[in-house]
Amino acid sequence: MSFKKDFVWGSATSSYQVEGAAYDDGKGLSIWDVFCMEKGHIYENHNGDISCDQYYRYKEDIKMMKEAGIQAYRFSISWPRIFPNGTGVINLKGIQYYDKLINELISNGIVPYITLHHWELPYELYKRGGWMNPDIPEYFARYAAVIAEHFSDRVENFFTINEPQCIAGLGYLTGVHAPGLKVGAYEIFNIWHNLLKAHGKAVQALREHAVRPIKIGMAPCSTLYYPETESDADVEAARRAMFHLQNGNLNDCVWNIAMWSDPIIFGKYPKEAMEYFDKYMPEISEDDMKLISSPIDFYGHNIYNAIMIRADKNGNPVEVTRYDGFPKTAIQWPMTPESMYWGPKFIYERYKKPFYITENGMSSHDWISLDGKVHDSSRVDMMHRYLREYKRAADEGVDLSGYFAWSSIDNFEWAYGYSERFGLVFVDYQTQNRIRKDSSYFYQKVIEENGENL
Ligand code: GCO
Repeated sequence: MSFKKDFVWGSATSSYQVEGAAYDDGKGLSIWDVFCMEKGHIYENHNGDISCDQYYRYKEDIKMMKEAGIQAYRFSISWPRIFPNGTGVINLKGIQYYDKLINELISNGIVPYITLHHWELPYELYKRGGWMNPDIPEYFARYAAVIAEHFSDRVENFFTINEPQCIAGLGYLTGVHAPGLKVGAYEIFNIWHNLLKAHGKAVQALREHAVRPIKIGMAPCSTLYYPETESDADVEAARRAMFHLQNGNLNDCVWNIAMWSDPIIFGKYPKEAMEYFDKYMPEISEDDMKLISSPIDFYGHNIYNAIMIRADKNGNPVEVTRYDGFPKTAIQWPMTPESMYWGPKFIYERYKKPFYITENGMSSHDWISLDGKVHDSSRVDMMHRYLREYKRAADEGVDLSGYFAWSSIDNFEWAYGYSERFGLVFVDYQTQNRIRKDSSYFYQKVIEENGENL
């Protein structure tokens, strides 16, 4: 079987992480601008004010993508660049920027994929309650409508929200991401439900305002699991760990995929959500669930790693402890290529939608070698191992639509600032010089051969 002929090989970024131009051309503040201003939140107090300056260097970046054979670019739009106050008056200069970006991509043969929201909530909306404000789904829908009106003539594929899990779990529960709050279960479920409603409203607004049929999905993440062996018991235990809450721990619950995707695909929260968290849940109407489960076209998921599971003698999932010295990336995430087979397989079995990996990659401590090149051999090996597993899923008939490497270019890695490099392209932040890394050449070969060389 292998990868389909029309399989899409892309790479991804997000606006705050690459654009810079944080105060230019009428853009409003986002919660990330403000979060970075306050000392102590980000590694060495870095911020995204300039970042890799893609707002001014998009032509060069697109040229490098083209050279590398990249077929699609998943980027996000900065909500406060379009609506400086979150809602109300549109900033035309913001629209113009994305017009230029999209046109440049298309004229270089690269297909644009838009993410509406990759965490940069307009600060003006945050002041009015942010994701806790009951009107936020409506504001998000207005923003989505404007995006559809302006760009759907040239853009066919849209993601609503990137990793709502991180918004709730890191932005509001542990506070390591903007807006840096630590709220309780009652607020978390309120935010949660609003995020899902905002997604549903955006799906409807996008379709209603698009000038032609478009395709829509989401780009969540979650804790993924894979079985220690291929015995039925281990496989079933891993599947259970993935889609069922094992306890009433709020943090585990936030990262559970069924808690977010069941409402979107099936129109209901998993029953354990009610068993464990009923008293914290907001009022949920049937109309809400209808809205949340507005039909989508594909299922995206960001995959970096997973937890190994074995079944105990009663078939219950038990996490297998990693051995000492288990391989890790620079950011200390485990190397688990198996996640690229079992993740898509389990998700496809349950949700039955065409599947995209919307992000996958790793950080490594790259630098420029004496020969002037960037030899990121660990990333090359990682991509090879992960993509082989992804291919195994394709071979077995999982309906795979594409793969987006994270990331097109080194960028601002949230709380880690510029200390972690995920890019296929190296950025010297002092000069803004770019260099294609070895992994970019490796990926080019994979693309040329549609994965046959893996
Ligand atoms: C995420 C975000 C990206 C990150 C990437 C590496 O998955 O957290 O979508 O913005 O930069 O995943 O951490």
